[in-house]
Amino acid sequence: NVLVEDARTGLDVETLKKAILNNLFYVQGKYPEIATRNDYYMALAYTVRDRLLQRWVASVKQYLEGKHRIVSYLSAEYLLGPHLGNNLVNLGIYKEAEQALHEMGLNLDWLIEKEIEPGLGNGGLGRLAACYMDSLATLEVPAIGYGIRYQFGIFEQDIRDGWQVEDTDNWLRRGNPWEIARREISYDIKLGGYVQHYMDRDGKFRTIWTPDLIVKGVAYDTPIVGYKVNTTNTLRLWKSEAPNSFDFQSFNSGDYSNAVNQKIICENISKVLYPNDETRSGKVLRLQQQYFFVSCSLQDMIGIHLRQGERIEDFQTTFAVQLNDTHPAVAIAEMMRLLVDEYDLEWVDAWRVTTRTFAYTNHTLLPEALEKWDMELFASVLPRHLEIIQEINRRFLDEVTVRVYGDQEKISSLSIIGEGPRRYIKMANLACAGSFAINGVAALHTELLKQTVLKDWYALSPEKFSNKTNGVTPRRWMVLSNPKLTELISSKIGENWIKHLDELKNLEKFADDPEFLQQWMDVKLEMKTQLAQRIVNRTNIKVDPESIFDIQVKRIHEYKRQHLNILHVITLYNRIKQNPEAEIVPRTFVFAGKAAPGYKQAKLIIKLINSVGEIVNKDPDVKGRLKVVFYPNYNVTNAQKIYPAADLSEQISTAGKEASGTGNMKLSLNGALTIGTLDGANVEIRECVGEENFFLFGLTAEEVENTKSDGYNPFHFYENNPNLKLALDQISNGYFSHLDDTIFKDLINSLLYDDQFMVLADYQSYVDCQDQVAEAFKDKVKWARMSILNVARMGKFSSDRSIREYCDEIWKVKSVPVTLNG
Ligand code: 26M
Repeated sequence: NVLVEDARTGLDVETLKKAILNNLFYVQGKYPEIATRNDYYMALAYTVRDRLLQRWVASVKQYLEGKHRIVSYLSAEYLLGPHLGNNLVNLGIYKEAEQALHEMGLNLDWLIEKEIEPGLGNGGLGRLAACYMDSLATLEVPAIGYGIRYQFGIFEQDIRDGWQVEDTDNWLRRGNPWEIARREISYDIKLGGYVQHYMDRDGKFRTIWTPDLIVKGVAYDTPIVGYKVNTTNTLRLWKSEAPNSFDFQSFNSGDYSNAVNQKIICENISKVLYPNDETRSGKVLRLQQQYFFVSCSLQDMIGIHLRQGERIEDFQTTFAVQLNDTHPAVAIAEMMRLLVDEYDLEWVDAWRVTTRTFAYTNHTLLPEALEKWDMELFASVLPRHLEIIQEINRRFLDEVTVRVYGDQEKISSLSIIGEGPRRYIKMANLACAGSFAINGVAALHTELLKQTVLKDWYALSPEKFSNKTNGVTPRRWMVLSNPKLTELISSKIGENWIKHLDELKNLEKFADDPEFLQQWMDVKLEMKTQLAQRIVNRTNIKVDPESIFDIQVKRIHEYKRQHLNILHVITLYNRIKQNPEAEIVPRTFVFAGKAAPGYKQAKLIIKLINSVGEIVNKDPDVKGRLKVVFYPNYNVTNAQKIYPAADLSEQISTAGKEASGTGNMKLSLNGALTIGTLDGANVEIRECVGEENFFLFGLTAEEVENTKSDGYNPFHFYENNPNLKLALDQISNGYFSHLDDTIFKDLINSLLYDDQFMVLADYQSYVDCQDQVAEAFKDKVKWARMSILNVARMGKFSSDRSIREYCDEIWKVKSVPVTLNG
């Protein structure tokens, strides 16, 4: 009611209307007749923000009053996606906002589409951090996420002539109503220079680090509200700037252009997100970014801890710090530096605090993706940290040598410093040595970690290891992205499942209800029709909503095997060419995903998908039964539109290579059935949904390793499988590339003579499995029944379950409900 509810806190339709008009006037300086859609977006965003602020302030107050352990999530990436819709869902006012705007002659969807998403991550790892922030708030757990406020997020992808071209992501160009700059919260960060040691008058050893550059980190805070709770946590991202004193110094010495240069160097540190690729090591700026955000974050946490009146030695009672992969692992050395050099702790006392504070999550088994820093490069950026790492390593190896009976191989595998033509720092080893807990992100991944890359660490400290299977937030990935399915589910089992995803189980008893089956199929068809419209708008390709929507959306990588998928497309196409009357169940193949700009083979795969699409889509013999779509610029915004329309989810990585996958969970929760290998979380998805509802193919991780050690010869599969041979020959002969037989040479050669990722070995098994998919899809009702059972059994894959496990088993933190006073 307008009279009693404040215009900045009220949640009813009338108050929202009033507040939107008020913000339109006082924030945008506009009145309705001249307001643009963006003006209305901003007015609505500020209306939502006002309501967040009330809960945010209450949460911070509550945390500071009591003694609670706070989770600190350190991540170089947060792939948040657009805030507006999500905040409306979590505040429980989506319907009310829709109604308010409707009464003002506006449409909420239009405004939601105005938001430019913050793409501050590459893919799975960054999106996981965003889902975890949602679940921490929803579970009412005190938490801070720390990261970098990149001015440019992941590049935007466009497709020209079938090739990927990159453009910068200037996501802040229209301002950001979701953050608050906290100029008063800033820290000076040293970089480069040299270190001196001396003994002071009291006979104590002292260390002075004289940097050659100081940058300032300024906090930018974004509120993260939980679903239908008051808890609103903080995502604190650091922006780099020149310290205030800087221009001053240079101005006084009259060196104006040097002052400007120094300012630019400082600002560069948080300028751009690095896309994952092989050339990322050896980048000084990347190491500077990692250290910059880690040091700001640790100084911030220590400040919070000490202001609570606590002793520095008890730091771990205030914070549990999670390292999201090794990107923030330099935190272990920085914590030691702060404790020993700045707070005068003895080494052993500092080490005790450090090793009770940090826990480390590994996200990849790919050896080329494990972070290593050349020692000279490291010393040039962090001279003091190199000394500290050497000291950590010396003490650690001293201890280890006894335990492994001097086994040199084990010692060098556990060493934080690698030897070779050049010495280097192994960040995973630093993370393991300095953490009290180490986890993988799916059951299979954790087992493989223990047996392969972290084998010697597991032998040394098995008690540190555990599995925490990934999960995704049902708020963004179901309620927000698929409101029709959400409503249908809730009409049968109520709304509790949104916070207790296991309750989806209750859908099972409706799997044979004809009316429910029909409604289920209607929703899917409607979502497919909507996606078909977007596809035609974006790519000019017309697709049939009645066809199987066969979807592979994720970063483009050889281990994810988008090229295996395209070999299947070519195989179906060839069946039609060989017999135009052949029975083919109509399919729409949707691909989307970015290739790292420096990753040649991945870019070639994109070109191949588009080339095959060009031929298949226009061939009259196909009669529209097959369509191949590459949907450009895959990001959170586009993902939300694609998942709800999927019939079939492609999770076809080489077994043992995909740590977990999370797109597999999102697609399945939206009713898609999975075709997949026994890789990552697929294994657990299949266990949950039942093998009869999962299309399994391919070698197991163990078989992959055995095949390789027995001397795998991909050429053998090429020679002995006529359909495979034809498909590969067509690609190399230029059948799909206007007779240009040079374009795909590198791709074909790598498949024929190396095939690291076993594409040819798994080809026939994949095609056979796809034939079973087509057969199953012919019975629409049976398919719908499988789809319902599949969703009903996916409750495990909520990020709420993952976060509960982290809280109980690693962080030992409890929830702290937040109350609003007044
Ligand atoms: C390496 C070389 C070339 C291109 C990319 C890489 C590369 C691969 C993996 C770099 C980093 C990688 O790991 C980080 C990552 O994003 N891992 C993903 O984390 C998700 C969340 O846990 C998992 O679901 C994914 O399976 C995993 O790949």
